Amino acid sequence: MKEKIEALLAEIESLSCKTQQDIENARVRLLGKKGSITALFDEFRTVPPEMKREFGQKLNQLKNAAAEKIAALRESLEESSAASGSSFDLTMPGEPFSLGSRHPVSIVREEIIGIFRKFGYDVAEGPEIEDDWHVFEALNFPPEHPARDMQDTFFISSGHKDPILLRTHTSSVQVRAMETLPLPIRIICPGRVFRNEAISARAHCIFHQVEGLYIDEHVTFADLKQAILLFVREMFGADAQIRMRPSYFPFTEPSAEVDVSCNICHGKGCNICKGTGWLEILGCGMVDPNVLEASGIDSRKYSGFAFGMGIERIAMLKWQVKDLRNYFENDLRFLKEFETSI
Ligand code: 2NM
Repeated sequence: MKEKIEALLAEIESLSCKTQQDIENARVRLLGKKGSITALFDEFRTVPPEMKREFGQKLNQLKNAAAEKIAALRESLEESSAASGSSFDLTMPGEPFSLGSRHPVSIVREEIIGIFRKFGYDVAEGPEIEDDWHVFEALNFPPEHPARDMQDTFFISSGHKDPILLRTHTSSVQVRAMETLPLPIRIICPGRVFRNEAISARAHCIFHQVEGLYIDEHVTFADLKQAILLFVREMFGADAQIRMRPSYFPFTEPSAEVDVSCNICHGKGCNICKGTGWLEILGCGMVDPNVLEASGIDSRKYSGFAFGMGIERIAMLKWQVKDLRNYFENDLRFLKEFETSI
């Protein structure tokens, strides 16, 4: 038995392995159920009692030496393969992971921007904190117009002749564009707007708009109608219909509200379109000559059209979201509905 122990100690000492499999084979050969060290432990039972102490110690040393050697071999192999990068199996399928999700307002905003970009519109942005001139005065709002009231608008400072306030529409960006950009102008203005509203399923004090503006010589209402129709067909499908109803805005004359045929019931009437077959999606009109002149544009030479829509409203129609508050509460159960993963 003594010779066997010494032979095995020498074997362990000189053991060298190239692969994890070699190491595992050596472990089984020495320490496995039928391994040579395990066999010696069986043989130990036949050792005379007066020699048990000596051989017991030797056997335990042998077993520990084998276990330590195998652990050391494993460690050095892992280190060398990590250094050469070969421990990664590049053919293993990856762990699926979530990319998070884009907010539905962002999805719709990018879709609208993408459509108008194809039509040759540039994107313009401007400040959310504005002055009275760019939000009301230059847009032909009369001094006593109700929108200028604290009831409807968030004022940051008032009392002097040019109050500072949170913009109630992105038309203010278009005034800045008309004041500064060379003609012709063809822009869309996406952004956050603020109105002093009681929060409910259908109204919120913050929402998002996209407004469009096109100014050139000889722009007509027919151009407006065609631009809106092309947009609606890109957004809602090639078979979408539009209808225009006369309306009023201080900054356009004439003005219209645009409805799109209900894509749920295709005009038959359902609870989404309240039985009418039509859904209101935007407001538009020919830019009032007073507005052009206020920004220094010659209204005898130039004309233009403008339109505006609420992004949340379009997103509600697209995904049948019933309550506007979903867009602002960041409830993950809602946001995950729009998740993409790879
Ligand atoms: C709308 C409806 C109709 C509009 C007008 C202008 C500007 F600056 F040119 F006067 N920008 N946007 C407009 C016109 C907006 O939103 C419902």
